[in-house]
Amino acid sequence: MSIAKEISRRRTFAIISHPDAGKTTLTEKLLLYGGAVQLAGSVTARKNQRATTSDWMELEKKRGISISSTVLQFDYDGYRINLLDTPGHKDFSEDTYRVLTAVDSVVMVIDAAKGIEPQTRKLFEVCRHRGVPIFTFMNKCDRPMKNPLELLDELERVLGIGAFPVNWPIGDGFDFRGVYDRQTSQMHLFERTVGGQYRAPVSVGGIDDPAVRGQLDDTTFNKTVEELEMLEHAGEVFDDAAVLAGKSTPVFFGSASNNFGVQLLLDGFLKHSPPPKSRVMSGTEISPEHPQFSGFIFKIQANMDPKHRDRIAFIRVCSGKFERDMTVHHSRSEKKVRLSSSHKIFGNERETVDEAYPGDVIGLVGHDSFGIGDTLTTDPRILYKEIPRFTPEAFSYLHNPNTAKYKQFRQGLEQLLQEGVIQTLYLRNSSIKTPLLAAVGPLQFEVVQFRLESEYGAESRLEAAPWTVVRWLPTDIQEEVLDSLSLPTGARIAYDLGKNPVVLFQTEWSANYFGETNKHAPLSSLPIQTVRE
Ligand SMILES: Nc1nc2c(ncn2[C@@H]2O[C@H](COP(=O)(O)OP(=O)(O)OP(=O)(O)O)[C@@H](O)[C@H]2O)c(=O)[nH]1
Ligand SMILES: [Mg+2]
Repeated sequence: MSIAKEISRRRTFAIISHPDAGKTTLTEKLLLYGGAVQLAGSVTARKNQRATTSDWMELEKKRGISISSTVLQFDYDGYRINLLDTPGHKDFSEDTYRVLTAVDSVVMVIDAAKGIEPQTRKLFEVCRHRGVPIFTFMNKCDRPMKNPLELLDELERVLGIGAFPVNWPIGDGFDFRGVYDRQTSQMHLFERTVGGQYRAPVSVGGIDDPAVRGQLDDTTFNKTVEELEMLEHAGEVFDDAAVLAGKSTPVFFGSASNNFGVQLLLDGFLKHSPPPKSRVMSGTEISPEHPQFSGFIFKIQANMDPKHRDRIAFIRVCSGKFERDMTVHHSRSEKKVRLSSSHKIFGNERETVDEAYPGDVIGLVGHDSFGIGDTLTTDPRILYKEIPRFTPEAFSYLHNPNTAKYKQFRQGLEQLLQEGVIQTLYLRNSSIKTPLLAAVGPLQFEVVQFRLESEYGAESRLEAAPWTVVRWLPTDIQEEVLDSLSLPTGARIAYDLGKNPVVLFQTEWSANYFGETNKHAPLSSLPIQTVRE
């Protein structure tokens, strides 16, 4: 197959939303309908039940929430799909935002009973800013839901995006029976299966088909017909160009847990979503067909496989062809490295992969020098700067209560730090050697504790730290200047791992006050110069 053909069959997308809208459940059902799993697992699995493929971490299974993004690559209907399930909780949003740099489109899941929730709105803004096409899945129609017309109106009003219903719910709550496909004018009526483990049996027919009509009560039927007429009257048509420009979103209704509408979403999404496109690098466009291989690392994860205990760097291929054993230029070290251990990833399973094309996400093992944001390429002039950085807002000391396990504690913490979801700071002029952790949200600390224990056998104890704000000082500031700064009560100077000086404040107010009283030491919310220009 030619490289152009390989690119055109790639679909790389993320599933995003506010916590609990059903991303992981929908992911699992897309795998079921895509033929990648035979039996769908559940996020609320009990003993002897199958858990979902994407929530494979122990803590995820225990809590029933997603903590870390998951990559799932599979083939379906001639397409090579790279699907990324993301965590919804804002404490884990750094991971989600990084994933958004690596995809070509997203499926935004909305809980139809709740409408647009705050985290969905934030993620939507990031997608809009990046011009990423958005497909919408109105989930949980099997529960009492908002009026579907109101939901569409909310998309337009709250998000300011056009909404085109591709299909329409038939009934809702207990009476939710299926969806009407407006493209083909067919009703799809589903039956529920126990636990939604298997595909839902479906009967399909036109609106006047007696076999289908006979399955609906008059109220549901009449209401659906009336709503469909209203939609037709509005006269909108599916506008591919508007979707690709991120100005309009195709809307699909359904229920992930019951498998209603999943097939229609999968097929509709694949038909209308874009293959990989060019990436802009310092004003130059690098097209996927560019003859040189290039890609960037957007995620690192340690210990995915308890048998291996290694770390995987996830790279999104942007141009050219990847071949195992190829030698590439590594931007951070400016050295040549040979990529001999490359993997296709499916949840926590991996399989050696010999070649990959633009759009693919592959896992590279055995390179400790790889960091998030690094570019790998056969053309050293290519350098991607895709990865956004976040300012920590939560701070806590992490004690090691068991000195006999010092080595495990240090090593575990070091490896988890490499994943880039937490960082450590060291107080200036302090004898305290306890690491001070900083993260976007406090749940990250619990994840660190849990993983230290389960993956490295090291216990730990958290102690709250009094700060809520961190600001970076100019990286080249002199020691004498640091000595001369007038710090508000409770504020402290510290260093990040790159030895860049920061100031920790107890309140936003005191950070502002510092800014006014120390004009010679301007603050910034991110370290300047730590990302190489
Ligand atoms: N009634 C109903 N419940 C659903 C449906 N889809 C998902 N759920 C339930 O909603 C809850 C959350 O589902 P998840 O798939 O874990 O949600 P998520 O968006 O992945 O959550 P995070 O990853 O933690 O942000 C679970 O209890 C699911 O069983 C649905 O179609 N109908
Ligand atoms: Mg999830």
